[in-house]
Amino acid sequence: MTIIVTGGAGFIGANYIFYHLNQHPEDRIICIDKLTYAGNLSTLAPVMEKENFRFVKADICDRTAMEKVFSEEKPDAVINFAAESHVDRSIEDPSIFLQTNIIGTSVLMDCCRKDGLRFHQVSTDEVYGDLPLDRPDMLFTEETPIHTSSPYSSSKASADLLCSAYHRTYGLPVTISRCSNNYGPYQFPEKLIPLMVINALNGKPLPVYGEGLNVRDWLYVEDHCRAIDLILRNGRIGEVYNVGGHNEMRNIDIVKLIVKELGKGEITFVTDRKGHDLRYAIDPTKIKNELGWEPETKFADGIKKTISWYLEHKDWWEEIISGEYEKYYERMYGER
Ligand code: NAD
Ligand code: TDX
Repeated sequence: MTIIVTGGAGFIGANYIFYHLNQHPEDRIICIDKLTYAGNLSTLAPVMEKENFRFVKADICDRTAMEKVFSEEKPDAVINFAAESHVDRSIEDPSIFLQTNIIGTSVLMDCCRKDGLRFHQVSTDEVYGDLPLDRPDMLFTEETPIHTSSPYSSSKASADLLCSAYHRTYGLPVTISRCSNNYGPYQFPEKLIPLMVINALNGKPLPVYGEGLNVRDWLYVEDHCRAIDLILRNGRIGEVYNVGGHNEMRNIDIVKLIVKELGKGEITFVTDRKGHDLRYAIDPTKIKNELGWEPETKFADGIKKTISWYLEHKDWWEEIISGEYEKYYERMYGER
């Protein structure tokens, strides 16, 4: 199979490329990535020289560029990871989120339409909005109505709706996965876990929003990659699959765990995120029953592996935090 993977220079996309080429060395992957602030070519160094891998620097919104790659490569399938992915940045300025996450997805599906190519959309549990903190019995199922809170989640939900429309109207063979919070190697330092690890290592305060009581359902990135690969191969066309770890944790508990593991780090409570979703929790029964998927990495092991990775890959994140991220960090946390 020849597969176009968009956003492969980012966190989950890169982990997916490593996973896929390891599991299916007979396949060919073409990674399309615009290399925004979140994309890092050095992340892909381990696969760059492989014969069955090609990197194309391009914007998924650029129709001409997309049509060119599709006609050159004649792919069998597309997995769309490319997105603006950080909620806080979407609160600062939604416009690029609408452009990349909505328009970009429709351009890719237009390229798939002519030949009826298989299209998988990597979506998020955030499209369901949030759940109350005091109702542990409530979980997101695939039937939960879409009810978004942030410009980011609204843009992802809009893309999901377009995917369903392309399936119904044009018969495009589409699937959608909605995953909970991922963690693991190569995650950009603006996200909770790498931010806290790197700040602790650099002697900077660990900025917890509000009282740190918001709950997220954490999944090790490789488990997410395995779920996507299964859906691509065996998922039912036109279906949505929730992917989650049954691993709900309060932010404050995650941060305390990181402090404990590293033996350093000073927690500081800062102004809450606007519209901050209270709790995410996924019911993964459908993907378990239909595709036999279950998370394999326990959080206690995954977080240790992740922290070790950041300790061993200082070069990777030091380069990143000295670039555009420095200005972003100052805007977000500078005066706190
Ligand atoms: P990321 O921000 O780390 O990476 C995004 C990648 O997309 C970067 O390499 C960036 O350069 C690229 N990109 C951005 N705009 C582009 C454009 N217009 N054209 C081409 N490339 C572009 O994101 P991530 O955390 O790896 O998330 C990947 C996908 O998974 C996203 O669609 C996100 O919504 C979804 N998701 C993420 C999580 C999570 O916890 N991180 C959970 C569920 C779903
Ligand atoms: O400095 C911080 N302090 C803090 O308390 C940051 C950056 C975050 N937080 C809190 C906000 C959230 O409750 O930690 C939690 C996790 O925050 P993020 O890492 O920004 O993730 P989240 O907003 O939950 O969204 C993530 O999961 C779903 C990804 O960024 C999305 O791309 C994905 O769709």
